[in-house]
Amino acid sequence: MTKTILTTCPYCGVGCGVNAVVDHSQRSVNIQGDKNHPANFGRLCSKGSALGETIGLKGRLLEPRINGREASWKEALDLVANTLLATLKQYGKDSVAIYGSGQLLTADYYVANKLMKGFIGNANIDTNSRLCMSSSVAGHKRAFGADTVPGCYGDFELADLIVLIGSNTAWCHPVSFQRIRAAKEANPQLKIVVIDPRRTATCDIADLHLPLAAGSDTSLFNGLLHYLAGLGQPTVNAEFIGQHTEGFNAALAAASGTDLGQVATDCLLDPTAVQQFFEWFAATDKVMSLYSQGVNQSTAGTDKVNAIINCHLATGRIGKPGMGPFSLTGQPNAMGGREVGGLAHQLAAHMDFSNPAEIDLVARFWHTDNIPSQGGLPAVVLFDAIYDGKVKAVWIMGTNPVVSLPDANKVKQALQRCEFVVVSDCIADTDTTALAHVLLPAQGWSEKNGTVTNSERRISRQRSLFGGAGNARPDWWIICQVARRMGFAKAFAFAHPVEIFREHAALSGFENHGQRDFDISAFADISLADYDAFQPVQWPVNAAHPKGTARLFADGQFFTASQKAQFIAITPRPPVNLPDADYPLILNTGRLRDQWHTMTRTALASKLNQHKPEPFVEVHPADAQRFGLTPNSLAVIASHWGEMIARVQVTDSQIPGNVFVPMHWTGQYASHGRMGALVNPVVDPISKQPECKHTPVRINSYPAVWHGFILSRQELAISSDHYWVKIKGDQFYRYELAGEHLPDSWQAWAQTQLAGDPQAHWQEYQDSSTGNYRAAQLMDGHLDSIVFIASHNNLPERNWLTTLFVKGELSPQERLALLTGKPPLGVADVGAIVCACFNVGETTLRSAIQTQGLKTPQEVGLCLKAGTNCGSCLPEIKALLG
Ligand SMILES: Nc1nc2c(c(=O)[nH]1)N[C@H]1C(S)=C(S)[C@@H](COP(=O)(O)OP(=O)(O)OC[C@H]3O[C@@H](n4cnc5c(=O)[nH]c(N)nc54)[C@H](O)[C@@H]3O)O[C@H]1N2
Ligand SMILES: Nc1nc2c(c(=O)[nH]1)N[C@H]1C(S)=C(S)[C@@H](COP(=O)(O)OP(=O)(O)OC[C@H]3O[C@@H](n4cnc5c(=O)[nH]c(N)nc54)[C@H](O)[C@@H]3O)O[C@H]1N2
Ligand code: SF4
Ligand SMILES: [Mo]
Repeated sequence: MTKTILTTCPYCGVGCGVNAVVDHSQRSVNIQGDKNHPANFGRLCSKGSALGETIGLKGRLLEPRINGREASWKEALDLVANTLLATLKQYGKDSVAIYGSGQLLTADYYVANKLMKGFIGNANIDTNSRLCMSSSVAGHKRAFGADTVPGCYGDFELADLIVLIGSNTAWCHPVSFQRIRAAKEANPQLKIVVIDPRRTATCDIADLHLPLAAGSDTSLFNGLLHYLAGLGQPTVNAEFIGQHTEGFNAALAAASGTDLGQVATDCLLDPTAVQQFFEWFAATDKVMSLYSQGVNQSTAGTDKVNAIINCHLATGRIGKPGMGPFSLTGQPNAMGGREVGGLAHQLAAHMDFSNPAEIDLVARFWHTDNIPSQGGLPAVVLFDAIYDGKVKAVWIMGTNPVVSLPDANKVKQALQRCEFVVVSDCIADTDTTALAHVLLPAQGWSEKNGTVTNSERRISRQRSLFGGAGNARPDWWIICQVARRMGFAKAFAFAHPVEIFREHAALSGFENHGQRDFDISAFADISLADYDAFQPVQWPVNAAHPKGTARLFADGQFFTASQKAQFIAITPRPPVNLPDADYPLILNTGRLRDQWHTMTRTALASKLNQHKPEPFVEVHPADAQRFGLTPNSLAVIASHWGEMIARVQVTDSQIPGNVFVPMHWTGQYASHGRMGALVNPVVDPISKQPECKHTPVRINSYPAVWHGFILSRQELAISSDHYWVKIKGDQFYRYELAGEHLPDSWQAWAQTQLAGDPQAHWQEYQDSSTGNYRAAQLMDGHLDSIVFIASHNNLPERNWLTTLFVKGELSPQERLALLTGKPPLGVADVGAIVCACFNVGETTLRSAIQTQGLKTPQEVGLCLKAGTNCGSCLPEIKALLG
């Protein structure tokens, strides 16, 4: 018996609706896009499509644990509550902290914030959104007086120019990207400009790519403002500026002199390309500026946001169909976190510590007199305070800071020094759970129940597909249980997320006479039945807008004291730490198509591990030559803060002087892949968001004397005195290996690594003169494991070998071919996987393109199905066609 349940994808801020066909007897689910959900209309990307592969119980945290041993909920909750109380008593209010996440549901987030700010009475609750959205929040507040995203996804289809700034939309917001691609196909007038130092997959649909110098966006947008002003009316909308804004002249004065030549110099761009962008922007009324981490994660992040918004205000292009600045949010509930005031300087319901009347309002609503008078410590400073012993107890929920915070080795030390570390997670072994005194098992996606809000302010339901797993509990329940034990029973008497949602909705409308943007008071009395039947809707949702609101600011009224939008005068400044003789390169970090952050869930899906199976560093050919790096070799990348090892990819998609590494690898999956260790902890002075995209580093080749790989049906306990990377495949684990020292005997080494079964049949090949060693272990004719070692890294492709694990008994030809690593004659190797949905590899694609004369992605799709499901690989297919 199956049951269809509508829910929402737990990954990115696009917030796609998911149609889950659940088989309770098997604890399995078939995932499809929800055709009626306005965020995706049935589309899903590779990550959303693979959700069914991530819900198994293996590796889950299913019981509370205290210092490594299993404990009952009662014991764990009592310990957490009593230790927090004792710490507060002994060391004072500021000695405890919560570090939360944009992956908590709104109900979880609301009670965590209420507990800390309203009842424990300090504001030391911050979230990973500090690393993600806080520059956008700060920029919105400065310009609009509130953290408002003015537009909606429907504007993508109405725009005539879409500018993507610091956003690899193709990989990070793939369904929005598909939507923009479709809009471009339907409207050939629609132009796309991509502004990113890297040439990314997003450039696949770009009419113009501006590979600007890292960190130089403010100069570019100041230049644009200056250019627009030079054209005068009607490009500049004097009426809008006069009636609805303030500060135009000062902003213009700050931008004066930023002519094309200056922009080209500051941004290291071709002036004609800059001019082209400026001309398109000036000539197109319906312009959308979409931006993400290339803008936010910068010491000039807030200024970048305002420099972009300035250009929209100058032209009056805001609040109307098809135009406006639009921050693409990262996490599924980044917006919900902002609603409840998850950042340390915010109060609930878009209120703020900077306004005493708002503190008073929230205090009266919560019936507490314990709200502090000022905000708490933002993430980077919070972990410094833990390191320095000022914060003695920390509770981390739904985030993995030992990987994702900058200067991550210091973060690790901070937690090692901390007297009391509590971690709520759904996964047992992460780099952060390893340091916890108390582990609290949280229900994960597919179990938990509540709401999330996406980039376009749309609230959707995540619904439970299964009852809880093991003893895992919803985060809101865990937080309320601790709160009750701390003496706050009345304020945390919630028995169901709908009750929290009602209170959240009521607070948003409390004494709100239109002065606060966030208002969902229409739901203050929502019944459980209506909550269960909840349809996705965009806030504000109130008496005036019972069906929600697609766009704000259509009337030119903003949430500032004067109700006018504010231009901000921007003075461009370079990143804080610049390259020098010791650290001559700029390290940029970001995301891959098929992994989600620290891989705790996406790496469970073998489908998602095939696209980029190893940490890599993208290096421009000139830098590769300069630093003696060869393609496919290993390199050590080091900064003032830490180092990592990654596989070199030489590519002219980088600009010289810049290198890029993926942010995803952790100590669970790689020996030296945790890039956070290198990242400088400097922050934006206003938003306190760290500069994750810009750290000076040096790069050297890793002095490996041997290279190898193991494919094994079983997970292995690989020894850690050398380089290793582990990923899960379909019925196998893949280990990439290299080392600086040779073992005494490869044979003995292999026996230990593989923990060989005495029953196994061995094939072996060794050539000690060349350092080659190859061995395979077979059980009952099935491949069990295989090892390849060489003194160089030119080892056979892994793809054909990996396909042998899903097979039954190997054929005699296959057994003969095994140790050559190459398929027997007549059997094709698929090559590196390009299409994760249908497992189509590069070699297959190349040969079909050649032999069948395929010309378009559509023809490739008809022939091989590749690219026809989520479409995330279309840029790569197009590149192969090219
Ligand atoms: N597949 C996948 N999708 C995701 C996520 C994931 O982990 N995996 N995470 C989600 C989350 S939480 C977030 S926040 C979003 C992030 O989404 P994005 O912001 O699109 O992703 P990033 O790869 O972090 O960075 C975007 C681009 O910024 C560029 N950049 C670096 N420096 C500069 C600069 O100075 N100026 C400009 N203009 N660009 C610069 C980088 O080269 C990079 O291509 O993705 C969300 N979606
Ligand atoms: N250098 C560099 N650093 C970065 C970035 C970058 O681009 N470059 N990006 C930054 C950004 S934008 C972000 S958003 C962060 C992301 O960084 P993190 O938040 O650290 O990454 P995640 O892997 O998403 O961590 C989520 C954790 O919560 C757990 N989890 C999942 N669901 C639940 C749940 O329902 N309840 C609980 N309690 N736990 C759950 C997961 O297993 C996982 O351990 O990284 C930031 N760090
Ligand atoms: S674009 Fe992909 S990851 Fe983002 S919400 Fe949709 S399916 Fe999930
Ligand atoms: Mo993010």
